[in-house]
Amino acid sequence: MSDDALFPLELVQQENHDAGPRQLGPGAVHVPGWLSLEQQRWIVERFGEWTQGPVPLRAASLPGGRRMSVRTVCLGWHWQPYRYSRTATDVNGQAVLDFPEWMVRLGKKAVAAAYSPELGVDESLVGLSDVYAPDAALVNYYDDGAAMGMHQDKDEHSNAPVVSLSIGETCIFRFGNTQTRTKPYTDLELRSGDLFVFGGPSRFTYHGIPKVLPGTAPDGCGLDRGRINITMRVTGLS
Ligand code: MD3
Ligand code: FE
Repeated sequence: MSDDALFPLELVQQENHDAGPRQLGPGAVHVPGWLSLEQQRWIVERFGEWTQGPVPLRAASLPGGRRMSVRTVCLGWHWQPYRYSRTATDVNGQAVLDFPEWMVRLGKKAVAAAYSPELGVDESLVGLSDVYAPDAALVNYYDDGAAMGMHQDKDEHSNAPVVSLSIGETCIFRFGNTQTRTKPYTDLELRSGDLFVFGGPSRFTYHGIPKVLPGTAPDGCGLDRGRINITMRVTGLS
């Protein structure tokens, strides 16, 4: 299927990236430039380690037989369409790497940064960082031409927020609605170092990545080409 079919050209809203942190929908907060270049480089080094195995970076196979263009390595729990497991039964049967302690702390800090009362976030979400304890991360790698169709993240048995961190090339992120895969939606750029937290009423919003903009990775982020996105999740599994 072509990207045109996946993403009809209806741009509803464009965001000013330099305006600072902003709530796009209830519980959906974008914090541009949250990670320093030094933090980005350090995470890219860890990414290099994660891809060494035991489970390699892989493009997941979808039920129709198509393969995703994005390649993923998981921490804590392995994800495949559409469930989590401790071992990568669709790759090589190996157990995935542990979810690192530093990433639990980073996830809490991310939720605290995004869910601040100054941004107009509902009070039910403020303070959530104290109890937020992600146990799975999907680490996506986008190379030239990779994209992700509109979908909901609903394989978790929890409605806790998802924390997203972007490193490398800028992408167009399409933030939709909870009812349909189609418009209305908001298109905005996610750039290297950006944080996005999706919780509360926005947790089950349809979203996707229509495209990555080649050659836009900033100097010093640790990646020359391509884009890494880390999403931390609470699986609700044990
Ligand atoms: C909105 N990843 O891994 S991150 C995914 O950039 C995924 O690789 C994209 O969608 C990426 O499932 C988008 C932004 C994102 C992540 C999770 C969400 C947006 C979300 C969950 C609910 C609503
Ligand atoms: Fe998603």
